[in-house]
Amino acid sequence: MSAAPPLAVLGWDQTWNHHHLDADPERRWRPARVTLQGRDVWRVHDGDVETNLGVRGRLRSASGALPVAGDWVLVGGTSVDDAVIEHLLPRRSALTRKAAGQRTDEQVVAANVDVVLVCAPAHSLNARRLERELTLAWESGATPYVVVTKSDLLGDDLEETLDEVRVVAVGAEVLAVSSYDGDGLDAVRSLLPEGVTGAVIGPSGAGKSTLVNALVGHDLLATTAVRSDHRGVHTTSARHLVPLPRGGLVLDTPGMRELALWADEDALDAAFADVDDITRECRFADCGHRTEPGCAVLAAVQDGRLDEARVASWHKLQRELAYLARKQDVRAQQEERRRWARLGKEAKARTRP
Ligand SMILES: Nc1nc2c(ncn2[C@@H]2O[C@H](COP(=O)(O)OP(=O)(O)OP(=O)(O)O)[C@@H](O)[C@H]2O)c(=O)[nH]1
Ligand SMILES: [Mg+2]
Ligand SMILES: [Zn+2]
Repeated sequence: MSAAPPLAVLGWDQTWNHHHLDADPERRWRPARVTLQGRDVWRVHDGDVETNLGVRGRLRSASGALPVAGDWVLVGGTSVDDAVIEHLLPRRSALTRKAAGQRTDEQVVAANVDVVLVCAPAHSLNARRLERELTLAWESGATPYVVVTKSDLLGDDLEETLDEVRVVAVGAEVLAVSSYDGDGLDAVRSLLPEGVTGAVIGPSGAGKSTLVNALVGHDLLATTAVRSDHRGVHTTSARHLVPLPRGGLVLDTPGMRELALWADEDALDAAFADVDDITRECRFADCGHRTEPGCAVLAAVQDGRLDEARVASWHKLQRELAYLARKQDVRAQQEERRRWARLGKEAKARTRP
């Protein structure tokens, strides 16, 4: 059985077909894609209709592997009443961050995203935030793009501003779009042909939902009313996957206030490819790039090739990731100790006369 065409519109392809066969050789369950995730309910699209479903209990006990928007799941049951999510197919990519607060857990924001559109509003560009978001985007396994939104506010300064953003974006292509007058919209659209899933991320008020609406062609999602100071308030509260009329899908996300990294060194190196390249010229292989003699990074800051604030931000994100890795390590050790303690107790209980 091959996937019906409506599923292809949702991004289904041969790889998913194989995963389906692996998990469910008899094909008792049917595939569907999670479009919206509520507290205890998942809205899924099976290519035909969208329904709200719960998950089978055993999915809850499997550690941390509940479906999120963008996931492919297998749905069991024969009627509307007993339909339930039975299985979560393996993720191809995942946009993740550290869970809010003190916890050192990974939180998956969106699954199976091919393209991440990092939205940066023209009226309040923030290089440091952009670096953080790009690191997350590189980590996801998807291809990141920077989309400077509200380009209508820039007028003659547009090109100059884009050049500034390109310095921060390094390996990611930079586009400009105005959802108000439609400038640049086709370029964004061309990143999302049939079968491709994009996610928009960026600060609250960046115009993400307005962009999704412009791509859809009508006001599907709520956006904030225009305020004279151009500042947005949080409007979107859920992640929502939306099929586009001319193919492709786009996932709207709420502006994240707390954007703690969940990434590894490679993602950081990709987001800071310019700095990373220069570190290769440092005299010492273990150079800390702070005070060491022969440090190419310090030299590049001196002669203006690298922005000092960008290097400081690179150090900061590195520290953040190192801290996260240490905390995870401690937690792993604690869990290991608990496991041994438990095994010891069990062994004692068994040998007791
Ligand atoms: N000038 C201008 N304003 C825009 C444009 N796109 C969006 N806006 C305005 O920016 C504000 C915020 O837009 P939203 O789309 O709600 O922003 P958001 O990124 O979805 O915000 P959250 O859902 O809170 O994360 C609204 O007042 C929009 O009208 C644009 O292309 N040009
Ligand atoms: Mg929004
Ligand atoms: Zn160095």
